[in-house]
Amino acid sequence: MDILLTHGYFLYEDPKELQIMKPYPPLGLLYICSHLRNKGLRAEVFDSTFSSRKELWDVLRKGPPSVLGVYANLMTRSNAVEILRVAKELSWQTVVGGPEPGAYVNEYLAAGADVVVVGEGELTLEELVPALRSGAFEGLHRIDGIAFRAANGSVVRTKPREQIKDIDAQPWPAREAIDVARYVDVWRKHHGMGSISLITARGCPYHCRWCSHEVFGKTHRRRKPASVVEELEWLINRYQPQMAWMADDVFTIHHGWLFQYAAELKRRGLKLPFECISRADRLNPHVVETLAEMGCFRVWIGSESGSQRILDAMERGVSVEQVQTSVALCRSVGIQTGMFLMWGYEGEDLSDIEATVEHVKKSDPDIFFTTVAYPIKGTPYFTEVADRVESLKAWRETSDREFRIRHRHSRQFYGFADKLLGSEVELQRLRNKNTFDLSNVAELQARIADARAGLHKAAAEVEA
Ligand code: B12
Ligand code: SF4
Repeated sequence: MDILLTHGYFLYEDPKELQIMKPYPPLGLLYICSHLRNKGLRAEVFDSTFSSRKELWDVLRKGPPSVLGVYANLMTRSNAVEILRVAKELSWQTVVGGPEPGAYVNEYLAAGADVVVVGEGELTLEELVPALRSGAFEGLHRIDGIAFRAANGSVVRTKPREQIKDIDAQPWPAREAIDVARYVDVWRKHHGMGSISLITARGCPYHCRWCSHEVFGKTHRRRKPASVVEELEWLINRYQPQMAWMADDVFTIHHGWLFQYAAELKRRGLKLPFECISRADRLNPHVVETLAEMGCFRVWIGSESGSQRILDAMERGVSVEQVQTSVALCRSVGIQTGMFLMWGYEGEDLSDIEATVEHVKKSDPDIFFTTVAYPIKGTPYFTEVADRVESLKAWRETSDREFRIRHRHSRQFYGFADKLLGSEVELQRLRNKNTFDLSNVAELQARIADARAGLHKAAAEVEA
């Protein structure tokens, strides 16, 4: 074997993920695997999702040691670091890539990576793996898109790797390298519908200040509609899923493409229910009708805040009204909406939180999730708050979410914001349905009063 690819996501170790049970295969690793195999390299994937550290250690121990490529993001950092350490102890050469390592080159090199790959992995590994396998380390500085430690201990960063121009020319992800059917089965067992994932594009040209563009920059490269339909048809025949997830950043970004894709699906008589993410400003009556015709049953919208002032501070490029209109548009064609909301962005005060509550009540999406803003290194938002960010543990033990930002409100404050939002929306839904059970109403009103009082009290206690 020339390279073993793995990631540090162990589903069975995560009680929260076990409750959700909506795993998807690691597409980035599978894209790399198919590319390297096409180039004649012997690439394998150890899929950690349904496995354990022990099984991975056994594989590494059994060897023979070769090159280990580890995917890392901000949530899997501590696992990735542990994998790198164990692999080094067992004499593997180690490479790390994915959306996080490019922002923490020195830390990953110190943690046991021989090479950090920045950006897309396919072309870089095609050159890097043979160099590492043959021991031609002196050639590393000629390989674009990497960072490594030179013999004198200094960190060398090579030129940025050019992005793949024609993503249609790339092979599909090497799904046969792992047990994708197991993912589909888990979905079927826990949610009644087996689900598969695929991507139709790489990169997003928008510039929301908290969003990471580490891998694809601000480019946007699309696959041809016919090629995506072909992959979908193959997936349907191979795995018999009941639904798909289009795992693009913004599936609806290019309307011309979307209409061609819809026409191609129709031409081939394919209709698999699916969910996707859209920006509110990329939805209009024609688009939502087309989505519904194609089988889309849920659109996820990054709504983030009900305060235009905060949306503008985020450089979101969307108005609160656009979000409300797009939820209503989806509803009108029978598509559910899921809304992502973010508390605690810079400058948010109590009036912005109240505006968000009003906005969700008015929009009435089918589902909504909140998170407290977390700065991802490499983003403008991170730079803005960097001098106030304090990690709660050592870098290698934490994710970017285990931190505090001085002068920001406490976790308890955002807990009250969640309670207020949840109760207000529930009460509004009762009103909308006109089904007033007075004891329910009284209970909700008490919760709302309690949440609002807690919020005001906690507002006085910003993080020191
Ligand atoms: C789909 C997705 C998910 C799915 C994951 C399902 C899955 N297993 O694929 C779900 C919804 C579960 C998810 C969850 C989260 N996600 Co997410 N997700 C995405 C998304 C939209 C697409 C991922 C994808 O398939 N990309 C396509 C492939 C081709 O790209 P890729 O994976 O980056 O791989 C390329 C390179 O990174 C590199 N590479 C990858 N692996 C390796 C390995 C080696 C050795 C090398 C050398 C190179 C290399 O080469 C690959 C091919 O070019 C990305 C954004 C994006 N467009 O990538 C965010 C993204 C990866 N997610 C992100 C975040 C923050 C999260 C969460 C933390 C969110 C949360 N609030 O909980 C969680 C973390 C979950 C976890 N435990 O890992 C961030 C990561 C930022 C960071 N610095 O780490 C991203 C980049 C979004 C963003 N723009 O901010 N996510
Ligand atoms: S949040 Fe969405 S729309 Fe904004 S830059 Fe990131 S991927 Fe693009």
